[in-house]
Amino acid sequence: MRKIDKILKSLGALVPGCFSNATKFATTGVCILVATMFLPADSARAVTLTITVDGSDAIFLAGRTDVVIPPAADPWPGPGTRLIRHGPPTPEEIQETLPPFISVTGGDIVQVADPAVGGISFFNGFGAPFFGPGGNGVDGSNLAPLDGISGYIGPQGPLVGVFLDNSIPNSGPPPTTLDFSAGGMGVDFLSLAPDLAQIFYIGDGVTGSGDFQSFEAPTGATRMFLGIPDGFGFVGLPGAYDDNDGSYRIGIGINEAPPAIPIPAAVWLFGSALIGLVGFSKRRKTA
Ligand SMILES: [Ca+2]
Ligand SMILES: [Ca+2]
Repeated sequence: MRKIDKILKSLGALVPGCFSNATKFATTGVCILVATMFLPADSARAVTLTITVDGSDAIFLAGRTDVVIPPAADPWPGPGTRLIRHGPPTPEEIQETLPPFISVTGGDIVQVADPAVGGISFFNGFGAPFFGPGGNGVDGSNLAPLDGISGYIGPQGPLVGVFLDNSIPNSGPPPTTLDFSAGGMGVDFLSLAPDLAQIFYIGDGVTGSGDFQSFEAPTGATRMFLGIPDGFGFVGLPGAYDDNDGSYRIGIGINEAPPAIPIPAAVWLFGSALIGLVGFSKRRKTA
């Protein structure tokens, strides 16, 4: 059931005769006033954040505050929780890092807000070529899950995300791996609703025709992590982060489109806010 329907239905119990359903709600000022008073406090939360993603931000380590990352000169002990590293030292000798996250609530709509600035070098040696959030544009990455985090299938080395609740994803089974390859769903989707712990492609956040893509936080989500999926040849066990120098900054918007619903002072403004919310709900359903 749509959120607005739930709100209006619950209000119907409070104010009999005011609301029967979302499309037939009464328009008297008192009903709208009461409706607005009962709107969820978080319905207007909207924010844009600037995030820096380093080449070392291993998406497979999302939320893994339980893991001790070994010094760059040592291999990860195994088997079990480990990222694969190059045998000989890399010129960079970069140590993997826990990916950054933003706080979210289930139902939040996340979109890329600004183009990225900077780039990441996936391969041995410092400097160019640097790749932005679209990765190196070549399909064929297929990386295995790590503990409770899913695998990744799709283009090589893009910006990816994963939603988590407050728990540490240190045990399996992981959720199903989403397939963003050309033979799967591809990368031109308009909206996506991943499950918890399911890695999803973000890329530059825009479809081929220029539409901003939407990512909906699943029920229970409290955090959305941003990082890089890497491995030798971008396939197999996750790893090969120890030559990933560089970083990029990218703007991430939460519930930024459509604009936030204001908190009005007069009854007639309450009415506008409610009608705006109904419109927003319809757009989301058809997105
Ligand atoms: Ca690499
Ligand atoms: Ca490099």
